[in-house]
Amino acid sequence: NSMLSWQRTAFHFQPENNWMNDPNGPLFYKGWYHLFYQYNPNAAVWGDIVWGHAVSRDLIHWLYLPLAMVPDQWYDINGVWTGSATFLEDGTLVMLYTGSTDKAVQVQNLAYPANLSDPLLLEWVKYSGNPVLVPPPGIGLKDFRDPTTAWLTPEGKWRITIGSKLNKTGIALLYDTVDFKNYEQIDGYMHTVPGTGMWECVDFYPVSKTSQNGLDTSTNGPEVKHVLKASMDDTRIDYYAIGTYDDKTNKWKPDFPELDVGYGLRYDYGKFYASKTFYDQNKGRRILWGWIGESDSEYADVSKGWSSLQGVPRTVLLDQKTGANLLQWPVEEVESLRLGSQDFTKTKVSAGAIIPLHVGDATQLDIVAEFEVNGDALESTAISGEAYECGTSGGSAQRGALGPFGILVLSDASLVEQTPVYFYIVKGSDRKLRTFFCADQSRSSVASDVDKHIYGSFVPVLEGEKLTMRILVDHSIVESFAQEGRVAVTSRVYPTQAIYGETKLFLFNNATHNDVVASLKVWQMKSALIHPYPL
Ligand code: DQQ
Repeated sequence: NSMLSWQRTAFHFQPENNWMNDPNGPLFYKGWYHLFYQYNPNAAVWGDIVWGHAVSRDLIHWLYLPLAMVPDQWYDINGVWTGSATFLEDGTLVMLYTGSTDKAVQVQNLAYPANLSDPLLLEWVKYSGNPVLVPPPGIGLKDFRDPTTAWLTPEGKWRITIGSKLNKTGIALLYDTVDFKNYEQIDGYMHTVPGTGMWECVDFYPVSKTSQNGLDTSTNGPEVKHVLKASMDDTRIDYYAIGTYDDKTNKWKPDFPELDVGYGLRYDYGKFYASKTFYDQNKGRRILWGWIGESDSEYADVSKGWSSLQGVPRTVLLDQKTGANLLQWPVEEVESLRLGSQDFTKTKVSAGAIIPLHVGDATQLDIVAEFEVNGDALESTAISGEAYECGTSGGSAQRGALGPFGILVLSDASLVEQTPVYFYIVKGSDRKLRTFFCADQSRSSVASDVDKHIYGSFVPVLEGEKLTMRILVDHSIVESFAQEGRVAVTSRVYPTQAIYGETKLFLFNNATHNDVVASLKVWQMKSALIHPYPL
């Protein structure tokens, strides 16, 4: 029974069955969070795309609603594709989305709620003048999709950006509109990056240099940086960069040109794509949604009858300590699922040790952990690695002087199946330490038809900071965050033995010389019991 398959998650959003991909038009309205999503009502593979719809009071407990939009017009008959919501100044709401036409041309369409007094926004009306935008001259008919939320220009017009490509250069087109029906293309592009290919699901938003609040999409000024994100069709990676947006020249420039969109920072170093943020006016924060695909075989997806999750929504803020990256953190509401916790305080994990943590079933957990590394070991170690990368390393089995050390999640008692999440420290020839944060899927399952990459990244660790991680475990997904969210890594894993009551948790330290001291708090997590809205 697909509904009972153990790989189904307990507190992640996923439809009752079939295929899901991108999050669409997230918003908060009259007490409800709304999530729309790319959905195939007919199969567990991509196709026949409609907008699924769900609502929640708290971003965690979701209720399925009837489909919001289906392909029923010539301008979206091949699919109601990705789009974004904009609140107008009078509190009303518009949705712009991409339609794939009867000729498979990508066009932009306008839709709006039929009844603004309905907090559930059940009925959507497609504007009679659709499409409102068609591919401009010089742009491929299939390279024009995923309009953003609009922001206000200094002249009081609304502006959107849409991703595309010119040969192999990824580009962000700009349009101004007053009524969302008629548009004027701005000359040139907001930004272009050669070699990155088609930009899907572009996102563009301000983050504050000084406050801990999220910002409405129209906010601009000296206290603000702007994030530009593109989902790279060629690599299926969401890259972002932090930069400066000039609303006079209509250009955005990265603050660190070597970290431009597509070459520098990723939202997530694991499985995470086609993401979208929105400003949550309810709690004054910006929230990031991301599509987490399966990494088993398509055959397995069809047999289990479903495919894909949405990640636990994350708040996003500029990291004011580094100024050079975002911080992503699971929304605080997920903590409402925490049941009893267990503390493991100042546990010494000697070089080479594996220590079981007796927490009961370990399939639904929230873990926070802190690791203290022996300062003498850091000082005395020899230069240990110039070119370490999680992805090309030997994973948690590769022993270095100062790492790896961390946590084995979704492990069986014999450790035949295990997903290690860990730090690995290397010392360069400049004697400086560099810390990496990795998640190793190579031994996650004895099954052979599943992804076994080792994911991860360098993570900045500032003077005096401890090494900290947070891990959300939910059956077949592991979301790992290092250093308060400077780096995030999402893994999909499909153990066959480490399931239900056989699932265990361990501390490990596979360094050759470096004892570490770990302090952890581990919560069991309730299920969110996602179900249809009783209409
Ligand atoms: N998914 C949608 C497109 C978008 C892509 C189609 C990204 O609009 O570019 O399902 O995953």
